[in-house]
Amino acid sequence: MIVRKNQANLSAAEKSAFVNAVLELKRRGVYDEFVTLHRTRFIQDMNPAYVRTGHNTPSFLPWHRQYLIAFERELRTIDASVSIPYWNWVIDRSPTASPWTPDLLGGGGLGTNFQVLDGPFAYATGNWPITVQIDTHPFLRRTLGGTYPLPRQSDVDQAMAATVYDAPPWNENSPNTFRNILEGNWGAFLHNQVHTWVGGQMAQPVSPNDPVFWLHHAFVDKLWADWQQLHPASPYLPNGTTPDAVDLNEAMAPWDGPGGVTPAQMLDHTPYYTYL
Ligand SMILES: [Cu+2]
Repeated sequence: MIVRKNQANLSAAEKSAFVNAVLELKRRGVYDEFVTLHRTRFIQDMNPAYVRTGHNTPSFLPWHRQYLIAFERELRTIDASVSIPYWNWVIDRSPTASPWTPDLLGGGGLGTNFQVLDGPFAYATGNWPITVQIDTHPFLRRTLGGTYPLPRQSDVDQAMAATVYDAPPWNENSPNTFRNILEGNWGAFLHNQVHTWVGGQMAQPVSPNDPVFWLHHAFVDKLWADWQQLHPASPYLPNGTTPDAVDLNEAMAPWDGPGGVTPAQMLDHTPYYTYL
């Protein structure tokens, strides 16, 4: 059974096992395939010629759940003891404490380019060249902090209080729905704000270049699981024929070939992993 743990509680051995598995995927080229997949998805999500599947749309949560499951599977081919840790950014708010330590993700960027200079993902280690890019920086960048703070408990509470999963127009304008509040487009500033707070690649379509992406999205995923438990009578929506969004039983690109992955298959995370 896969158990995802709070990064603040990981032992030194658990931290290094996670880091080493991530670095090995990078060496094998698998990591950058995941970055490319996310970049392609993000760009298509912003293009009206495509049905959105990953961002600003109801399937934001099931899409990222499947994406993390696929990544976690790859990590475990390297080391079967590894799972994706989650970063509770409501509690762990300091830009100088875990996960921003040299034994896990390294710290914030320094200098005019905000280059990350310490930890396993610093450019000078030779292990973390940024090859799937939007800009031309070959190194990991972070501007931890920035103008707005990380989300607070009151922001999370606002999402948790929403009684409807999603609603028309099924995008960034959906009013007062759990998905749109948690994504960060309505009311509180949640998921999107964390990407902005980290900055650098995390604020770009190539955000998985920063391994904190997985820890951030694991916590977003956990909040979805928590919300489902609080609102057992509130189903995934839409469940009918909605042209501009992925319905409950429609497959989500790029997992829309034979045996494709639907939101319905992603509603219960417990066959795949649990949260500690
Ligand atoms: Cu994303």
